[in-house]
Amino acid sequence: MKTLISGGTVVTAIDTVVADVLIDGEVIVALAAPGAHRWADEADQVIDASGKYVVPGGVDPHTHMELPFGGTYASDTFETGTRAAAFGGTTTIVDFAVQVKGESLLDGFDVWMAKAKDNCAVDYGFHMIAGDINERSLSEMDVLVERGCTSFKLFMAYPGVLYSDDGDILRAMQKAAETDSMIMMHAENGMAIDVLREQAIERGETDPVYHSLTRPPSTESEAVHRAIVLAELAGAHLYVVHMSAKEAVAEIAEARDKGLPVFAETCPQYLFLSVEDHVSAEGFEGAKYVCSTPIRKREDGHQDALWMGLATNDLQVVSTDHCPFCMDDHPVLGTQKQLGVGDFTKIPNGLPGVEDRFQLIYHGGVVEGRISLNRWIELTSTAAAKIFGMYPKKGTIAVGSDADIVIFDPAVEWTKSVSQHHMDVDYSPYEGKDVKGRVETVLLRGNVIVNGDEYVGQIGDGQYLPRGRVTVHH
Ligand code: DUC
Ligand code: ZN
Ligand code: ZN
Repeated sequence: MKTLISGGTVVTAIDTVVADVLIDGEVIVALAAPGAHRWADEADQVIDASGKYVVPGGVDPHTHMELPFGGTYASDTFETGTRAAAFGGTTTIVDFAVQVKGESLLDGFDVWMAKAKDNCAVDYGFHMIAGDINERSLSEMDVLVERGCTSFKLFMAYPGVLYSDDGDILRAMQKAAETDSMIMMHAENGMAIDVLREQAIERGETDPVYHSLTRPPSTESEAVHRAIVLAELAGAHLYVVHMSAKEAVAEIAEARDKGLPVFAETCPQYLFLSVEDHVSAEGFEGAKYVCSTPIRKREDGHQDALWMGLATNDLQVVSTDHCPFCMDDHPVLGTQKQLGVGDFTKIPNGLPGVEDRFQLIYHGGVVEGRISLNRWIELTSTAAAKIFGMYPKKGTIAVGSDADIVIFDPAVEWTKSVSQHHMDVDYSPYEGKDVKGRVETVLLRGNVIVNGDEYVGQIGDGQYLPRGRVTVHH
């Protein structure tokens, strides 16, 4: 099956060029100037992309479909969440398999592989959350790397649940250095945060806003600094997830300026939402915006610093940390955010975003003049593919790459709303936001899976994507 995408403006992390793209089967086989060939004669289908951008499918390296958290589960399954991803222009996700205390890494990996198998609309890989570092789990890291799981997430937060102490972290980092795998860090000082939370509850400060206020910026930046020191000691590559504090961005910048292989991401919620406008909303509404790291105060300049970090490459990736929980009871999962009515410490942490990211970063980044068109693609696709061992199969439009392609209409203006999205969650954190630019058509390995408002793929189209070892150094 041959497909020709004609007349569009092909945008990659490097180039912006009007070109025709020829796809044969699952891969891109040629690019040429429009009219300089006879490809239309042999193509089975021709998609006219005149006036549109033709861009690589988004790569979201941080999602949590079906994640068990705080007595419930993230409301998107692999099926609903990956279909929503496709609608939003994301054709690859890397989700997190979980090792719980006392169990083996490999068992956790197998459980998550089984959840995803035959259920995904887009291609998927896994990072492994290592919740219990010991001799056995360290040796299992070798096996996982062989299976294409080449990154391991550790938590400096959540004592008693997923928390690792500095000794465990150093051991895991040494192992990662030995196997050329990546350590991903949830960098917050969980011990200090637990004290602040307990004291807030004792004072009767139980509203959702106190979730943000009991995780002040220094609890993030201190942990980021410590993670960098430990990674340098171990000689490991480090990728800090969901950065939200400007002080933490400064730590990353300093490490990178020293030449250390340190990388970091932020997420749309930290770029668009604030304590003032969202988390401190009336009543229990603020629970919609409870996640960790927390949404921060706009007046303190965190959003501006994050955007600037994205523009200057102090931050390399925008992921989502997609981890949705419903405000009202979910038909299958029951009570979710409302578990925390009267006690913010019981609110399940997380926000939806897998469908929003690609278009939101275009709007806030390109339309509002903060980043270039090419940087938009680098931040939402190319950089994650490179950092996590998927490039050039994923993350670009080039001869030999998978034909994961989004045709994006930069002219469409629309209003974001829960009534428009496909994620299985009953609110949108961006309700009522007017945006410009919309995903029109999505191809996954050469097959059209989204056509305007219609999903035309099939459940199980998405395949497991084994990833390579770390090759990037800066
Ligand atoms: N943060 C969240 O907001 N949700 C899931 C896990 C995490 O670290
Ligand atoms: Zn995290
Ligand atoms: Zn996460």
